[in-house]
Amino acid sequence: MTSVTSTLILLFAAFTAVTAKTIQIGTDGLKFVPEAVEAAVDDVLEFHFGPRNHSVVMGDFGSACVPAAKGGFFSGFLPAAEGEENNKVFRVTVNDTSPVVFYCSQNSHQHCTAGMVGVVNSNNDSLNAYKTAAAKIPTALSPAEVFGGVLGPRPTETALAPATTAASSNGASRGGGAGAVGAALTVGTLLFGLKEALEMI
Ligand SMILES: *[C@@H]1O[C@H](CO)[C@@H](O)[C@H](O)[C@H]1NC(C)=O
Ligand SMILES: *[C@@H]1O[C@H](CO)[C@@H](O)[C@H](O)[C@H]1NC(C)=O
Ligand SMILES: *[C@@H]1O[C@H](CO)[C@@H](O)[C@H](O)[C@H]1NC(C)=O
Ligand SMILES: [Cu+2]
Repeated sequence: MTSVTSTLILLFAAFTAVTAKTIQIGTDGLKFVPEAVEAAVDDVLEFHFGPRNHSVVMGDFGSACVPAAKGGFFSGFLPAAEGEENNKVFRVTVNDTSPVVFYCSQNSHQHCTAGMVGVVNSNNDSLNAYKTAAAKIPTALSPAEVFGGVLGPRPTETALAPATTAASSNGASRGGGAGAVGAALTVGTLLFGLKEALEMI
């Protein structure tokens, strides 16, 4: 096998190994869309910030609207004008597959209280129990500084993705669908490129 071939194969493996799970914030009211995602170790949760001024904080299931006692993440507040999206995204690498809950810590209009929460590798019951508990918490807490993830420029292709609408049972959404189609296209293009390259060798 030539080194070009093995490089291409390594490149392809690197591209396919990590899956970005796009989570849209605030585009559809005080919600994360989807509000439930399944993710494997090394997958990346990619939070996109729509109008008006949201954050994402990892919490603990037993303690609504409070940052996780250990580890976790906080994006900071990323505002966006009506009909727009902040030009940064927050990426969190999934460390393990244990269930995670997260919330928005914006207290202007009490987003966490209003049910602006989401889960990873969890189920409806836990999500709903957290929302019920959150409804009784008037003030959400924010960690002192951004941590546990990376703020980076928003990928340009997502600017073309349609606004996300309702999430279905386990977190599939039109936004997720568009992301999946995008990913499939990328992989398709890459495969095509790989085939072309192999034919040249
Ligand atoms: C966004 O919300 C945070 C927390 O409430 C606040 O500190 C910040 O000033 C707000 N930013 C804008 C642009 O409204
Ligand atoms: C994952 O591990 C990193 C590095 O140890 C840590 O900063 C981050 O908070 C962890 N993520 C979660 C979701 O616990
Ligand atoms: C989770 O909730 C959604 C929306 O309320 C519902 O359609 C779905 O059937 C529920 N899934 C399970 C496993 O309960
Ligand atoms: Cu919010």
